Amino acid sequence: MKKTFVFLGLFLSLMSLGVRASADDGYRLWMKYDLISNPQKVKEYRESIKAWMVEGSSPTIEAAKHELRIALDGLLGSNIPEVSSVKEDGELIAGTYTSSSPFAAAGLKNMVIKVGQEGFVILREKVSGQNAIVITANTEIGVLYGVFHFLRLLQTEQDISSLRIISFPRIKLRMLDHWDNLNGTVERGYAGFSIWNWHTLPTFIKRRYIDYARANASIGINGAVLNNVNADPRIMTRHYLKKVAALADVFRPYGIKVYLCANFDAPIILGKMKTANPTDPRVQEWWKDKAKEIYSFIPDFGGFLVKANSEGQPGPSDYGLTQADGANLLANAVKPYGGIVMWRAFVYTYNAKDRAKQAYEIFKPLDGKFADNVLLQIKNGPLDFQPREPFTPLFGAMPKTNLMMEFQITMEYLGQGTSTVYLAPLFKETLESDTYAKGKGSTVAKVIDGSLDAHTLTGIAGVSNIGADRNWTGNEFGQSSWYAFGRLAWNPNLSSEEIADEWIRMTFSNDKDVVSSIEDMMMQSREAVVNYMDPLGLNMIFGYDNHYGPGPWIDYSPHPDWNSTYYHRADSLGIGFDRTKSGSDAVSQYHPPLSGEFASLTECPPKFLLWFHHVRWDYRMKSGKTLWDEICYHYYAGVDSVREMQKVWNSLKGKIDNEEWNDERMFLEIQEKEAVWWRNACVLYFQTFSKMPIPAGLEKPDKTLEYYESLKFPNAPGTW
Ligand code: GCW
Repeated sequence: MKKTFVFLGLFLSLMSLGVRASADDGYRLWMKYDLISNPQKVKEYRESIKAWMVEGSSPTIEAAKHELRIALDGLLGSNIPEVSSVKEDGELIAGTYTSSSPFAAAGLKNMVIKVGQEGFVILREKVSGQNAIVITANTEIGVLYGVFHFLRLLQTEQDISSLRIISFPRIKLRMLDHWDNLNGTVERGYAGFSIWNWHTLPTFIKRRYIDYARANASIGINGAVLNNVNADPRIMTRHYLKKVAALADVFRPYGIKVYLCANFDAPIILGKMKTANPTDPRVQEWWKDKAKEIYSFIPDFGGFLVKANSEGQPGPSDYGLTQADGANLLANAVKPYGGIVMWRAFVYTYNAKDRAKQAYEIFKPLDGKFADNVLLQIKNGPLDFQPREPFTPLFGAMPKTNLMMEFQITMEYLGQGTSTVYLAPLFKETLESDTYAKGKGSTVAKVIDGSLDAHTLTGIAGVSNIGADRNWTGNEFGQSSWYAFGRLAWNPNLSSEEIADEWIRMTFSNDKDVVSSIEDMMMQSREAVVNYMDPLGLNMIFGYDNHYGPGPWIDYSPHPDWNSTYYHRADSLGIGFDRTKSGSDAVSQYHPPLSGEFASLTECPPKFLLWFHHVRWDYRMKSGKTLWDEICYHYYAGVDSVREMQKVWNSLKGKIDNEEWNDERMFLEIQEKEAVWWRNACVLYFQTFSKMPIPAGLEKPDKTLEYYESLKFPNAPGTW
């Protein structure tokens, strides 16, 4: 009883302070469609959209109508009528473009021709003599994408008085890869269990599946791999295929195809055969039959994603065959149905002299050997989704192969969902890297959008950060990286700032100060993590197996390259992995002039210094500081950034939804502790080699190295 009064009192006093009492749990993502807070804008938009219509009635068109209905009513605060023909000035009309469209006009036709199968055009146009806003495309999915784009303009309060937008995706396959296991867990998932409920499918269709499809369509994602690359072959049995088909039915209107991870040993495990050897005609037959069966359930099944001969997974090397032999086996099976195979390049042995060189050594000789419906899916960096890596040199080294990008949106090595890290700057850094494969300007983006080597089958994948948590991504800021991934997959030329701006406006507020404060916080968030985890090109110094927290001391794994010491190579003289000619010579996998730049101690960008060089502790950096001091300052700067982010966030109290504000406040509190922990543990550990003092004026670690080494994390996701 007493408690109730206390709460009531608190509530009333918050109300009197003018604190917003609304409570948003983040479920609606960036599609909130709340009333636009600027009355002037509402007035302006209502005048431009007095009524609306979408021609046609297919499921995709119905999806477009549904979205317009709920969004316009919500954003403009009153029922905007749906009409069946244009009668007056100020209406919105959407539909596929045909010569008999009410808005058919020669000028428009020329624009629509340019946007291909998924793009759209939005413009102001005279329709039946009236001024209208027209959203049109060659296809229904293009219309839906156009509708989402238009709604984004309203959500972010843009000027719509003159519109002339021509938009189309630069990359063909824009995929989310789910590392979801059939038992409901998610490998490297930090937002709860899998969103796929295999128990209640195929009959029970959760609202969340539809909202998942809406969210993805709103940012142009057009493919979903439903299961973990460490694949349980049972996903390809009738039992599961019925369930997969039900999801495919939900996603289809939203332009999303379903793909599955295949286990290379499926013919043995499911087919009870003695071998999975790709050269065995019975194995080939088995895969053909399996493909036929899958397509009988899902006629537009996208194809397979495969992790082979990697971290214990079976693959063609088990039979002395190449990765291309394996990929082509599956590619042949899905070819008759228009399916594709995404074959992963994340392949390494445990005791190589330099693991960072392996994918290149294995795959480059296979250039031109892959079937034309295979894409080689390559992680952005040569190792493994570290906070910062140089780009994988395979980009720019296999002109005759369809190469696709694999980014990780889930934050395995970036704080595991407790931290706020906006990943667009990481994605952009890789996409903008120049491979120099065909001279200056041969960026990674041009490799994967196909323009550098004239490929039409192009792709980009993001390992999903989505789980069953109410707000989808655990930490709501995880939504921004999902959003940014989709936006960049559509157009790699967008800037991180532009994307952040959109997301903040749609998620939190259109208030200028709020937007710029949050943007400021997001834009420094990735560098903050790099600084307090692994600055100056350090990498792979994470806790063993769980990859949570610092573990630069890890040296006990039977796999040499699962040890942190393999990567940082700290000794009494210095620190870093020598990848120049005197070391592993990984620099030679890059084209000149980059190879030379990376190889030169003085020219190597400081952010990659210890990736490519073993450097003396007392080496003078360009800044004038010794390497040791520079390392320390980076670790401390990382912590400072997090504290800065906390300050910014605290200043937003009362200016955004209180529940969302409070959630982030708590996460930043965790992150601040983690940043200090990382900094102290790493500085103390590396100090045992450098024997140099932490520069004066920096706060001293309050715990010992032994303390940090003794920490255990029984609850870190993925360790149960
Ligand atoms: O980053 C590593 C992860 C593994 C993952 C693997 C991969 C799915 O630690 O959990 O396995 O990469 O990408 O295959």
